[in-house]
Amino acid sequence: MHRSSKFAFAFALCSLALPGAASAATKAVSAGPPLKKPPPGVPKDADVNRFYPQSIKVHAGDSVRFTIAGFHTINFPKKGEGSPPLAAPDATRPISAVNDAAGAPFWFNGQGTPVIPPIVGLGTGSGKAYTGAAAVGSGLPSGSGPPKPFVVKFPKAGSFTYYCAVHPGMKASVSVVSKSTPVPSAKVDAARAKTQLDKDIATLKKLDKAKGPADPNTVEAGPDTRGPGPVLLRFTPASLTTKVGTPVTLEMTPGTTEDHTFTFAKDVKAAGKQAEKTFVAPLPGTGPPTLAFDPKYAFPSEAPGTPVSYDGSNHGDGYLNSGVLDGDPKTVFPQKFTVSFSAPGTYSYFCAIHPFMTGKITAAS
Ligand SMILES: [Cu+2]
Repeated sequence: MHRSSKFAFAFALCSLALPGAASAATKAVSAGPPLKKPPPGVPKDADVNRFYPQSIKVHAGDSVRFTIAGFHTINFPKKGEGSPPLAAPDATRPISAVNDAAGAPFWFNGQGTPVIPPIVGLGTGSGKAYTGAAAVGSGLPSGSGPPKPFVVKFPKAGSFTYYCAVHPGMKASVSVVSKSTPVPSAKVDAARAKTQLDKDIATLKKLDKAKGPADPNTVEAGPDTRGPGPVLLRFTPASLTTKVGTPVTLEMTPGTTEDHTFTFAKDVKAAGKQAEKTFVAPLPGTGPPTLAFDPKYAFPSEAPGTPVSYDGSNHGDGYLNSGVLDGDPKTVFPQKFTVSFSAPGTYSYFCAIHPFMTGKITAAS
């Protein structure tokens, strides 16, 4: 999966233009900002985890065409269910023989492989009808180039919430009404999307100037909006100085829709390239492919509950990983990772999900 190109500002990918005449019974929604490039004053590492417009009203029998502008999914769950999990441990597929560079097995051998459910990973294909009786999903963007639009038909009236399974909290709704009930025009929908976008752009500009955490020994992934919407794919501060032995907290912005890791390596560029190749990959021997997270990046490198100390040579090659963190206390992923440094030096880390995100910490004696 070539993810990093889609994780960063994905503006190049989409437009809200409707195919065909204005009377066409297909409305447009964009997953991610409907822009061709970042507007002036918006940094390149910005993105918005939001659907444009957030809510849309259509007639029974109409369709919605989702343009996927970023690394997002469209998931309509079975009625009564919420967002499918991005990944769940599969106990029938225990992790085995994942060793560190020194040849020692990582603690997570024996745990279930973090498998991406088929409704999230592969989806159901475009053009399906949705009534709530069964789930439909776009699948994860894969391959190179912009993802294909995802079309859903709505034959029956109802009110439906849908989700991006990648970004916790990224959700929106489709209201399907009878043919005799008026619905807003595509133009009105587009204007609503534009209002949302203008607001999000203003927020991104503000976030770009925000200072990091008040605590001098804390690094934040972000800053992000504390909820669905604008995010900055960076670490703040990108460079932190501390003392040997002082615990440093590496944390998510509370409530963020993002997932990140803090992954230490000697050569963060090379390690980032490796992570990009394997973070999400099909399990060998599965067809249709079962996608899973690489346990080396998904799990913390140290067993939960163990105090974490780093000297640049951990695991034989300087590897140390927080595992996947998010901002949602309801998921299995933690929100922070604490590490102290046992030897003076400058240490680099990256995000295994967004390998272009890097930072460093200098520990002085
Ligand atoms: Cu998303």
